[in-house]
Amino acid sequence: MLRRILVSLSSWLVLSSALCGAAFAAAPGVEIHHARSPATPPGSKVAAVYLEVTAVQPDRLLGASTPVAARVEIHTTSEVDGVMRMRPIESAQVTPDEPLKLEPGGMHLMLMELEEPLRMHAQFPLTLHFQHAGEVRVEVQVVAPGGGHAHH
Ligand SMILES: [Cu+2]
Repeated sequence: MLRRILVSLSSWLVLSSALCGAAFAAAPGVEIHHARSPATPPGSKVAAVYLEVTAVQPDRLLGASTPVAARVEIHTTSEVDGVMRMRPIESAQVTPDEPLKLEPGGMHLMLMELEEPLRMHAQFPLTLHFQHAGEVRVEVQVVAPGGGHAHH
């Protein structure tokens, strides 16, 4: 009886942390907010993911992985001669004073070689790799396309 209560309690905790998009149990010190990805048109092989990371101690985002794409890159966006260009970077710093904001027109995660288009209102798991916090799993919500970000 007690065992059954413990099991249902722990599955409830897992469910509730997935629902609010933050991974408290898995990653002391790091919280992920607003993980989202614009829906992609048919045939698209790339997609951007935006989110915010807050940390109670300095950490470094080293990369990410997801079952919906062959690999994930960290990109920065910069304007060169009036054209927005994206460039892969190795890692991204997050400090208690300065949350890491991955947002349209700036730094973002790029899903490469998508398995299939991302449909609006769907969601998919994404595992973020941090230098200190380790692996943090979040659910990414697929939202309306757009957001001022030109893709490759
Ligand atoms: Cu990109």
